[in-house]
Parts: sequence; C-alpha cells; structure tokens
Amino acid sequence: MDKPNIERNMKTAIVTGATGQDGSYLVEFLLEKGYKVYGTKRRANDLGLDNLKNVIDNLNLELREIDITDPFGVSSFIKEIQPDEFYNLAAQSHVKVSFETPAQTFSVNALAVLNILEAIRTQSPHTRLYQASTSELFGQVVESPQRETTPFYPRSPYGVSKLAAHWMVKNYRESYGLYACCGILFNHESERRGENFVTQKIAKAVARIKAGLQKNVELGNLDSKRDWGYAPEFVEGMWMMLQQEEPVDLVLATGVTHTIREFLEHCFTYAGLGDYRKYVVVNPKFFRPAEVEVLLGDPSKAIEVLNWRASVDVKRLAEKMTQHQIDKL
Ligand code: NAP
Ligand code: F7E
Repeated sequence: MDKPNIERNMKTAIVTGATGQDGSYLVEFLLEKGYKVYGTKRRANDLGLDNLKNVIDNLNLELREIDITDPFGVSSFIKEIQPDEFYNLAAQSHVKVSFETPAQTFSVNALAVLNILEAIRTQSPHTRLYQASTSELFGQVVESPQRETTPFYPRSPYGVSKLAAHWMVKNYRESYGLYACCGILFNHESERRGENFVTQKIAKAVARIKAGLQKNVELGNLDSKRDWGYAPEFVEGMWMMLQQEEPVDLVLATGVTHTIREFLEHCFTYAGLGDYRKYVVVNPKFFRPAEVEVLLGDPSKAIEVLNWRASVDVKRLAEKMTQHQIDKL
C-alpha cells in the first residue's frame, strides 16, 4: 500500500499515548529528527493536550482519536499509515489504580498490545515496534541490580499486564520475525509527570506549602526505593532501540536508587522549607495491597549496545520538578 501524501524520504512514526509524559517528549524528539508523526489521543481528555503545546501547530504532527483497546480502529490506522516506527506508550500506567481497575488495566496494557501486534503482522510487517515495558516486571526482586536476565516477579495487576505484553512482543518477534522490542524502563519523571505519581505529588505540595496554600502532604510508604531518571533522556533511548540492526530488549535506568524520604528531603531543602518531617503525614490509604520495595536497574547493556546513559541525578530531578511547580504557581 502507498504511504499517505508525505515527502518520500520522510520517516513516519505512530506514537500512542502522545498526550502523556513520555509520549509528548517523544513526539517533540521525533519532530526534531524530521519525522512525520502521528500521535494518538482520546477525545475524552482534551486537557491532556497541554503537554503538546510546544508542537501542536507543527505541520508534521497529526493527532488522531484512537483508543488502543479498539482493534478495528488500531488496525485500520496502521493499514492506512504504514509507519516506519510504532511506539506503544499508551497505558493505564498507575500501579495503585491498577488494583482498583484490574480488568481495564489488563485490557489496555496487555490485550491492546496483542491487537497492535496482529495489526502490524497482517497490515504492515515492515513496521518497527517499540513496546513500553517496565521495571515493575521485576516487582519482588530476586536479584539486585536488575538486568535483562533477571527473572520477573510482578506485584500488581499493572505489572502482570505489562508482563503479558512483554512476552507477547517477544513471541511475535520469534514467531513472525517482526522487528519488535521492549524497553524495560525504570522510573523516569519530569515536569510533565502526572500529578498522582509520588514525585510530582511531592513537588506540587512543596510549592503550595511554600506559598502558604497548604500545610502538609499526605503520602503512603516512604521507605520504598526507586531508580529515578529524567524522562526526556529515556525517550531518546526508546528511539535508539529502534535504530539497531536487530531488535533487542534493554533495561534503561540510572543505576542508582533512593527512598521516597530522600526525594522529599531534596524538594523541601531546595524550597528552603527545612525538615520534610514537619510537613508529611502518612496516610495508609496510599499504601498498596502489595508493594515493590526496591528497584535498582543495571543499564550496562544499554550503555554497550546504544551508548545511552542517564545524566540527570535524583537531586537535580527533584529541583527541576520543584522549581517547575513553584513557577506554575
Ligand atoms: P502517562 O503519562 O500515564 O501516559 C499514558 C498515555 O496513555 C496517556 O496519553 C493516556 O491518555 C494514554 N492512554 C491510556 N489509555 C489509553 C487507551 N485505552 N487508548 C489510547 N491511549 C490511552 O504515562 P508515561 O509515564 O508517559 O509512560 C509511558 C509508557 O511507559 C506507559 O506505557 C507506561 O506504563 C510505561 N512506563 C512508564 C514509566 C515511567 O516511569 N514513566 C516507566 C516504565 C514504563 P489519556 O490522557 O487520554 O488517559
Ligand atoms: O510510586 C510510593 C509508592 O506511583 C512510587 C509508573 O510510571 O514507575 C511508576 O510506578 C513509590 C511507590 O510510581 C505515595 O508506594 C508513597 O512505592 O510514583 P509511583 P511507581 O509505582 O513506581 C513504574 C516504573 C511504571 O512503570 C509505572 O507506570 O512511591 N508512594 N506515597 C506513593 N505513590 C503515589 N503514587 N502516591 C503517594 O501518595
């Protein structure tokens, strides 16, 4: 099938979840690289267009209304565009929410990936697929640090759904020879992080406490540890993975882990508020039925294969996010 009417030498990419944190950075990155980009969004969420405000008028960006759980919409979209690259970033991405909406989470994070794989296999087999896998696959970790060969032990409906998708991608790659790979990405945050993830929740609360708009912040488990990086660097790694000769699943991580307490400390100190303990109230309502206590990634293989490295450390990340929230107020 002929591609739509675009310059012949222009690469094309579909990015699902274009309104999300990673999707919006990846769209910007691909436009910079000279791609024609088709981003998906859902009509129900036009507020989400905020993340795309830098590029919304770019003529090489086209936004389409696609719900990835709709196999007909996905299939005809792929058949029409015949993209060179397909980045599947759409997901129900909140771990705690996945305990409350397990079937919906499984439908978006696992079954929809099967739809995408089938559509690529039957309608556009030359398309290279990037699937957003996650460090949540490691869950109750059986070794530290976690690398590509570490056995999986997911601890939430989110983790299990992403593991199903992960194996499905591997199976289609091995069975049908598709260029399809999974990035096993550890936590990455930014000024565009959703407000119900712990880093953004803290950064926003700190800005509001500093401005006298609230007195404290209610949080759950402060002792879990995460390997936090900066999202714009991680989306570059996604693109690099699709430029290799052979598809390969890779861990992207900083290789350093910190507690939620340490993140709190960086944000409160940066804002000049002193000891975070004066402001934090632990509320069990934010605990999860099963917790992932510690994640620590080993990015050696990505460094070797892609020459990719994370450079923003957690202190700088906390400062950037806190400053952004202060500026927003
Ligand atoms: P995010 O900000 O929550 O963005 C998710 C996107 O998916 C949103 O644009 C959302 O659109 C869209 N979406 C949800 N359900 C959909 C559906 N049924 N059909 C179409 N679009 C749908 O997530 P993120 O942090 O950018 O993460 C991107 C991907 O990487 C996700 O798959 C996530 O699970 C994975 N991941 C993230 C991290 C991380 O630390 N950020 C780490 C590892 C893996 P609406 O706004 O309309 O809901
Ligand atoms: O929680 C603890 C919570 O929701 C981090 C997603 O992008 O990364 C993300 O998942 C930790 C957990 O991220 C609150 O119990 C304490 O231990 O910010 P989070 P997450 O669960 O690590 C992975 C890699 C993904 O793939 C996911 O898509 O913080 N915590 N108090 C809290 N967490 C939240 N959300 N809210 C609290 O009040």
